Amino acid sequence: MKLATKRLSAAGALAVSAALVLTGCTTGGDDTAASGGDTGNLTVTFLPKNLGNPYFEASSVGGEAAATEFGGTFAEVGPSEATPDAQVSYINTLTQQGVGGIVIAANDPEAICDALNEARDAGTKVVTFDSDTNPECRDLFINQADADGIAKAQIDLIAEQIGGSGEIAILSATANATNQNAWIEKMEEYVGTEYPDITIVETVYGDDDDQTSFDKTAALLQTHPNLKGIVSPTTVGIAAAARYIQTSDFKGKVAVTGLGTPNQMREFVEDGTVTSFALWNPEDLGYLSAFAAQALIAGDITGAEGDTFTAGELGEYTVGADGTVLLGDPFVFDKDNIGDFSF
Ligand code: RAM
Repeated sequence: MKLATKRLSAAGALAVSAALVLTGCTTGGDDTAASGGDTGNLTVTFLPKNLGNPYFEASSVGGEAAATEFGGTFAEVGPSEATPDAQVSYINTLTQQGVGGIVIAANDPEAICDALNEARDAGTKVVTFDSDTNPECRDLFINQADADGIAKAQIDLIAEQIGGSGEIAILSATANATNQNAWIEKMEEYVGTEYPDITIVETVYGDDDDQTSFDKTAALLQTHPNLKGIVSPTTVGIAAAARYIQTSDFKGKVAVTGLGTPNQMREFVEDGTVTSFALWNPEDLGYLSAFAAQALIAGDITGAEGDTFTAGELGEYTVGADGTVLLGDPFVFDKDNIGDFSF
């Protein structure tokens, strides 16, 4: 497995997260940005699941870099809590503002659909990334990696870390998150077929909130005294679980893995709390998503299967089935390589 590393930049992440405007009233921009031709309204606003999550700060770094490259205007807005209702009010505001494109990670596959379709009816292009909606209510989904591959990577890691047998639990994000639910279903299937001696005893939800995830970790360990491992397919959850384990008697006895960012997980890998975990490059995901929005706005693509577009320095991408574009493969981080990454 490899990781596209063209867009790694911790310094850029800090600069942009400090500069991001979070109020929802800054997109503005002229309708004919870019190089003077009829490129459409290249005001692109990112709407992540929630703010304050380093994963989405990284994807916005990529989004802003892309917008700068194609001569558009970038903004980020979003709720502090990862709920669909909060996203709907931001979508409505962006529709009223007439932004060219909304790039959104959905907190629910259906609940934000009506608002997104109103935006589309008003001429805004909608790209989902990270967590999809029903395909009926967006123009494209930028998928970070194939769900089977994401599930397999995490289960193979935990299986290796617990010696191939025993009880494990899943600490997820929000209960309605499209992406986590798809991955959990695949993880259950994969454990069922490949690891008969491993049992998933419970799935709990930390809501992509650090404290809730920390508390759910404590509760899992209390409820399941034989637990050997926790898989957390969310960057918020895995970091909170690792922090709990780090200072508890469970360190060295209960394994933690899942999907994390190298910057958040570094200390836990370096002190041995965590052996390895997986992810893709969220900066690249944001970069690709912004370029997809630009291609839709400019009319270069409609989102139909077989459409192709160029995403700056990441190169050419082709739209696959169901209006989905695939970024690449998940990548495994461990103590030997984590020093090479900064996001
Ligand atoms: C969290 C979010 C996001 C997910 C990553 C892995 O940051 O839940 O949706 O893709 O984890």
